[in-house]
Amino acid sequence: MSDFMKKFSLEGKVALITGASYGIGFAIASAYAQAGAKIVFNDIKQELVDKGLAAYEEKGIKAHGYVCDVTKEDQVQDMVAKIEKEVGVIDILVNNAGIIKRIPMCEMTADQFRQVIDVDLNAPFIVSKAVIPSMIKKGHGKIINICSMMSELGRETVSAYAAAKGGLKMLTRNIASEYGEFNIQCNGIGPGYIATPQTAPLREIQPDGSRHPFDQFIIAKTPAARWGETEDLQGPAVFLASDASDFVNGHVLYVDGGILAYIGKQPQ
Ligand code: NAP
Ligand code: GCO
Repeated sequence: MSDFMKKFSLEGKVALITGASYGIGFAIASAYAQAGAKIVFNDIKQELVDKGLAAYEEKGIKAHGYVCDVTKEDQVQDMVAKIEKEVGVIDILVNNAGIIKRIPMCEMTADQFRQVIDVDLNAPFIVSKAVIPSMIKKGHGKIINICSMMSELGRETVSAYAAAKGGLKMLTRNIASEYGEFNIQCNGIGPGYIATPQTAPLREIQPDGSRHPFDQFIIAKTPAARWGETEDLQGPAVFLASDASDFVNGHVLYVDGGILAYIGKQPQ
């Protein structure tokens, strides 16, 4: 491998990707493994961690899985201490775990709002806070927060999610500002509309066999005229985790097929 390409390698790095038994986190972790990283992930339930371990195994990846609810600071602190003992100090953190509740704001309870904020915003704070001290000691670190189109745009029924993902964009910038001097880079990835379990309800085939109206809407809003696949996020994620992005800090890289740039296809 040329010296230049070595900049994109993750050889020998320890990467923690939260909530990565499947979906976007799983795809990012799989790419990191191919780039040479040791893969660590968590999920809330042992059965999901086991399912995830089997899925990684199937791809020839020997991952390390931990049961941890990322909203619980004590569980996160314990998990990070275990990882440092059993695998090594975390070089790369991807705050991927997330939930969404699609409820009209005036019908959403304060508790439902708080649940989304807890996972999508408080948890990235908690997990980042747990890994930064060792990154400072080690002299480098990469933190990548999985943001969203809703870090920039609102839409009906996703008030809590948009508030969380907008806050996550600013938390990304703040971590970049506060810890850049320790050679820690914190950036975001803003996926467009990606085909995963989280968006499955938006892509359901209608009783008459037609595509879901939202599915058709996204196709019209995306210059690439398609939903993203989790694989579309792998290259950008490896770049932001690698030495090649050491002077990229506080940036949200939108991987959206051009949605944010496009007014949308005119109705024919
Ligand atoms: P997903 O399929 O719903 O997977 C989310 C993952 O997070 C699951 O493994 C889930 O575990 C885990 N998780 C949820 N709450 C957790 C908690 N408290 N502690 C630990 N793990 C937890 O979602 P996805 O589509 O892959 O999305 C992953 C990330 O990308 C999320 O942050 C999402 O907001 C963001 N995103 C998604 C899209 C998209 O179009 N799909 C676009 C932009 C951004 P369980 O199975 O146990 O719940
Ligand atoms: C929704 C979708 C989006 C995507 C993603 C877009 O209901 O609008 O779930 O929020 O998940 O965040 O970037």
